[in-house]
Amino acid sequence: MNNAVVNEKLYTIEDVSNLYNTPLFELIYKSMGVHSKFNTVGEVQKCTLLSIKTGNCSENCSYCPQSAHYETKVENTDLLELNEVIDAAKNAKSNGSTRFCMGAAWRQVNDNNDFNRVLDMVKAVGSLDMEVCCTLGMLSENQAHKLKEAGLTAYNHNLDTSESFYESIITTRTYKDRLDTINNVRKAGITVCCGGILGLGESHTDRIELLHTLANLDPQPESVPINALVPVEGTPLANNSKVNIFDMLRMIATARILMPKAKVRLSAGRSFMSPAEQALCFLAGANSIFLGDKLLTTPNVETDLDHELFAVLGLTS
Ligand code: SAM
Ligand code: DTB
Ligand code: SF4
Repeated sequence: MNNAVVNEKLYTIEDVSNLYNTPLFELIYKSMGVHSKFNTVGEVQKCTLLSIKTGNCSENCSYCPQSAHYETKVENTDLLELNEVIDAAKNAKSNGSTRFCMGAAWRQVNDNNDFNRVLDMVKAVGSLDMEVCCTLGMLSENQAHKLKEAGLTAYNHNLDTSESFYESIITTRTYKDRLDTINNVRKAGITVCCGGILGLGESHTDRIELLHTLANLDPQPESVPINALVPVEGTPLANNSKVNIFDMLRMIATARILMPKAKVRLSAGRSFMSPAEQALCFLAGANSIFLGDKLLTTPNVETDLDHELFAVLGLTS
């Protein structure tokens, strides 16, 4: 891949493929070894998401309920007020979250008053002594610098799948656009949160290629969300089948081995998993979840159930 941010030398596609295709118990055993060497066993970070601007997005991501290209039940909103964001962040903190992630259904950031208001939100959340993350679409280097100055810790911008499958999912932007934004985030000194989604109709090869690209980012992403598709009525992928738990475990374990120090986040789709399945994901190397009844627009696991799961497994955060 011809992009300065990708270092092809670290792992070959064969390395990643061999690892990914290891028998599952052997793979998990290996990932547990890596996990315990580089992270604290049983420590799982809690993060909270807030959609600060919902729906009516000009992009056509086939999985997304917020795209203006599809008719879904999502209610479009303007950018939230600062005080609503501060209240949500305080609430997240009191529930045990140490990271607050604000998402906007934008194709890209524009240099306008809304962006200035987002900068104020970043400052305000940062002053609550939480990690602050944003996901706002494409960013220029200059905009990334402004976010950094406002105190942004991390920027989420997923590659979602392999480069070759990408155009079957999204046609309003390219893989290279994504890599360019990731590069801009890096240049501004903001940590990178970049992962993918399973269940889009991708092959195992697509997953291997995604992992290969992620693991060869130089430096590697500090945060790697692994989402399972939440099928939403009205989107082209509404009827896709549920992601198999063993596929999820394989993806998490391979990500953990390839990116030993990253926070591997068990992200969307957790509400379709039993507590035992989630426990297996933590064993395989996931060390973060989204806490709160809602992700951006879709339901998440109830907070009380998550507190119970942490207690029963003896997890810390
Ligand atoms: N507009 C910004 C962007 O696309 O980068 C930020 C918001 S977007 C909702 C963030 C990520 O959420 C996407 O990259 C995708 O991986 C994930 N996502 C969106 N809809 C999803 C769904 N229905 N199921 C699982 N993950 C989803
Ligand atoms: C990520 O990879 N997953 C989160 C976060 N980054 C922004 C978003 C999941 C969204 C799921 C669909 C929804 O609730 O709208
Ligand atoms: Fe959804 Fe983000 Fe795609 Fe917009 S750019 S449709 S918000 S995933």
